[in-house]
Parts: sequence; C-alpha cells; structure tokens
Amino acid sequence: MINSDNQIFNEIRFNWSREEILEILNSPLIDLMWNAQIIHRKFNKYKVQLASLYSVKTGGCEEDCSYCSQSIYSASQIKSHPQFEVETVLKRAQTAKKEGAERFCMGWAWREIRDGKSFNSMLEMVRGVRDLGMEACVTAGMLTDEQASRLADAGLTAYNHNLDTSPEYYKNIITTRTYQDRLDTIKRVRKAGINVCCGGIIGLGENIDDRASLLEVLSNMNPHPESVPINSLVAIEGTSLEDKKEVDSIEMIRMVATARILMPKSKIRLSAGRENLSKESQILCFQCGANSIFYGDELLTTSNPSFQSDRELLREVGVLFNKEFETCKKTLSSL
Ligand code: SAM
Ligand code: DTB
Ligand code: SF4
Repeated sequence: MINSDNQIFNEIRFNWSREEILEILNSPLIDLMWNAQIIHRKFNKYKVQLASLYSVKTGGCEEDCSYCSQSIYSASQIKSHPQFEVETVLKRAQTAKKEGAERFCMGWAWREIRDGKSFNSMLEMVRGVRDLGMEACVTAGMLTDEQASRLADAGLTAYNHNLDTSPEYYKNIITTRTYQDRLDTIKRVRKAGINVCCGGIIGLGENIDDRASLLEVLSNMNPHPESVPINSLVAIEGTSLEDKKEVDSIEMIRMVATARILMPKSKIRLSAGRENLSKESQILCFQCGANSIFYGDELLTTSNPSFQSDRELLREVGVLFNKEFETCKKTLSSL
C-alpha cells in the first residue's frame, strides 16, 4: 500500500487483491491506524452521519440467518409485531430528526419484498421520510427490478443488504439463500439508481481470511457501496450463535481502518455491537475512518447507546455530526 518513499497510496481502486487486503488487515496496528487516518482526513473531513434505525416489521422471518433473533428458526424471546402503520413510522422519523438524525433506516424481517398493501405502505413511508428532509434507507430482503425501480421513484436514498461474511464462510451462517442471491439483490439496487448500503458482521466464528475475503468482495464493487456497515455480532439468546465470544475491540478497529483504506469515500458505519465498545475504542474507530453510526436507543431487537450519550461522545471527540450542528468545540453544557 505504501511505496518506497513512504507515500500513502490514495487513488480509489476497485481491484484490491486478497493478499494486499490481508497485508493491510494484519499490519502493525499503529501503522494501520495512521494510514487509515491519512486517507480519512484527505477524503472525508471527520464528519459522522447519524442514522436512526426502526424495525417496522419484527420477527417471523423465513430465513435461517443464525445470528438473527427474528428468524423463525431462533428461540429468541422478542416482541414480534406485524408492520407498523405509516403514521407511526413517520412519527418516529420526526423524533429522530429532532434528535439530529440525518438518515432514517427502516427494517422489515422479510426474506423478500412482496407486492401488495405492505409494499405500498413502504413506498408511502419512504416518501414521508424524504418529505421530512431526511435520507431514507430500507432493509427488507431480496427484491425484483420492478420493486427497486418503484422504491427509486418514491425517492429512496439507499437500500441496505449485507453480505454478512465471506463467500467461503457464508454456508455456515445461512442456508436458505445463497451468496449469489445477495449479490443479485445488490446489483438490482444499483441498477435502479439507489445507493447501496452493504457490509457485514465480525464475530461469527470466521477467521482473518474470511474478513479479508468479505472486504475483497466489497472493495471490488465498482462503484463501492456508498455505505458499509461493520457490525460486530450481538450474540442474542435463543440464536444458534448465542455462545459466541465477544469480539475484541481491536479487531473492530482493524476492520474499520482497513475498510477505510480500501474504500476511501464510502461511509463506514460503526453498527451493531457498539454497546460492547468502550468510549476509547469508539474514538479510535472514528479516528481511523468510521463516519456513521446507528443513532438511537434501539437497533432492531437489541439496544444501542442513547441519543444523549452519543451526542456527548461525538462532541467530546470533536467531529462534525450534523450539518446543522456546530463542531464540538462547544461545551458539553450546551447539549
Ligand atoms: N431481513 C433483511 C435482511 O436480512 O436483509 C433486513 C434486516 S437484517 C436484520 C439486516 C442486517 O443486520 C443483517 O444482514 C446483519 O448483517 C445485521 N444483523 C442482524 N442481526 C445481527 C446481530 N445479532 N448482530 C450483528 N448484526 C446483525
Ligand atoms: C446493519 O448492518 N445493521 C443493522 C441494520 N443494518 C439493519 C441491524 C443490526 C441488528 C442488530 C441486532 C438486533 O437488534 O436485532
Ligand atoms: Fe430474516 Fe434479515 Fe433476520 Fe435473516 S437477518 S433472519 S433475512 S430478518
């Protein structure tokens, strides 16, 4: 990555090899963080996007994703509910906006989108969120070309569909849809002119080669996904991964920093698992490239740091976190 003059490689590339990625992932932490910072400062100016997440339809999903509490194959005790009304969802989006969120992400525990009343309501929700002046993101499983183009017409900013892990490790995690299904969904989203939000999870039992392999698939997409969520597994009781060991924070920092180096302009979102990261670990993630977070006290079925505590953290770090908000040289008392 660095040539003999010690100059940082800074053109945007779509041809990263597995070997190069592994070399970056495994480089001494202090060098990895420094290189990621140089690239991050050059391309992104330290501004963190706040994205609030809301589970519009919870539980009862037909897929067997082994990390997920919403799958019918899990024994997790969650509060399942059918799709919320459009009005309820838009009220929640308004609250998120008031708290400073720029993006509102809506989740459906579906294997795929089906046409009909629920999909029409989804389109209304997207229009409503856009009318509030917020970015709208949907995550609802697979979709058809026609559904993607209707979502684009409704003004959808981004569609989230994660690859989760490497092509090689994938079969250990999900058996009810293939890696290719996921890639096809992402292609349809791109073709419809919607931004792609695509990332993965660490802590599923994968090894470092799998992490490099996931990053290889993501960083060889041209263009790169506009946002790349990096989740660390939230080991939820009742799922088959409930006993998985907590991911070490250094591994999260390595993943974020490497993603930043490979995809200089993408929003790298520090996603699930933030409650297990210390303040200091999160700060290191921001320093070496994370520039978006899920913001609000709930993810889908698990908890997340509160609005207030995240604002305090970001002010303390001194990054910009909303275009209407001042930089964080302000005192904490102005919160
Ligand atoms: N059903 C849709 C789908 O799978 O595309 C949308 C919702 S799904 C919950 C979105 C993503 O959240 C998953 O692909 C996975 O990457 C992440 N996720 C789900 N449960 C998680 C967990 N327990 N820990 C970390 N990430 C998780
Ligand atoms: C993503 O990559 N992570 C979010 C969002 N996209 C939809 C979901 C995290 C879910 C964490 C576990 C839960 O709350 O159920
Ligand atoms: Fe269903 Fe999505 Fe959960 Fe998989 S991750 S079981 S597709 S809700």
